[in-house]
Amino acid sequence: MAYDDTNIFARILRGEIPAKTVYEDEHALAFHDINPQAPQHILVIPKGPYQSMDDFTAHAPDALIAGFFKAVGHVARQMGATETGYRILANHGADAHQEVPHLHIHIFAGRPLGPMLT
Ligand code: DGP
Repeated sequence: MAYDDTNIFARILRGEIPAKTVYEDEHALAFHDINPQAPQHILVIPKGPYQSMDDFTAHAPDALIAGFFKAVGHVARQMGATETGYRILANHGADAHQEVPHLHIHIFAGRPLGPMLT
């Protein structure tokens, strides 16, 4: 399936709709989730037309993959949660309820998160 450049995160990347940005570099943009599931709930997205973790890791240049995951680590540190703990999560496809077809890593922090959901 081709990348749909009308998805909401593509529109945020193009600056067409606002987001509460917390970090940006050449590889990634990070912003508050509109429907937070924890006291801190940040989304990190790559700058490029990648639908999911599968698409990204199969097709993105190595420099972008490295830069993106470095940005995820940077944002987690910026959230101040490295001592208390945080969770990162990426949903891929229908079984995982991926709603937005642009790769996004969720970072949850700010409270005990309980056991992993399945
Ligand atoms: P997922 O199920 O992994 O595809 O999660 C999509 C997340 O995106 C969900 O937690 C809500 C968030 N979201 C959806 N629309 C918007 C939006 O317009 N702005 C922001 N900041 N977040 C959004």
